[in-house]
Amino acid sequence: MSLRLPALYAIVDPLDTARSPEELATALLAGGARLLQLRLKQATSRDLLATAERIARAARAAGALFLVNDRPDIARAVRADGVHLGQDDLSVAAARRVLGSKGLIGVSTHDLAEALGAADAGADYIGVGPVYATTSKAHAPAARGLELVRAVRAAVRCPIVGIGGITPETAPAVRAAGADAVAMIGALARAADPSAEVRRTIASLG
Ligand code: TZP
Ligand code: MG
Repeated sequence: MSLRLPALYAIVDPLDTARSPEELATALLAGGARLLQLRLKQATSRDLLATAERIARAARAAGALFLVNDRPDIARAVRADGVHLGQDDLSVAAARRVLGSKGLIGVSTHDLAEALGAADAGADYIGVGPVYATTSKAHAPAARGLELVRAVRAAVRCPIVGIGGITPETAPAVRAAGADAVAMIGALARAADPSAEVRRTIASLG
């Protein structure tokens, strides 16, 4: 059976804000987020492991799914639900060997060919974007618009997650274009009250 994702995919990346990842994760969970990804591009493996361990525990207590960006080894070590891979990370097959058959594996894609490749490789869900312009990802490609979401929706069966510049205001349009879930970094990390922003987004998605 295909995976059913919560409508909001909250990514824990404090960017340049003063919040710690743990603080941000706690606030997102308190606001009702039930799908979290830890994305710490600059952390050492040792720090990432410790942070992931604490957030995995909090996510488990809240009944939320928890994935780790980039690192199947860390995901497995903290018993996370899965991993999110970019185009330059381990293959889906290799991540599956690390995580086992029950591990959730998501893959970032930026065009239809990458999305078809990820689906063929057996990804459990496919990230699609950037939908809108973003400053949260280094060397992010140009915005793809809702067109790519529609094209990927028409071409693959697995769940798809829109990402890139999404706000509570634009989230409904991304879902209407065919995304099962919307992923957000900056709109949550930079919010004065991330819990309230999660609540607002979930409410906007009905
Ligand atoms: N992949 C495509 S766009 C993006 C990633 C990781 C960044 C999304 O961050 P934001 O702040 O929600 O635009
Ligand atoms: Mg990556």
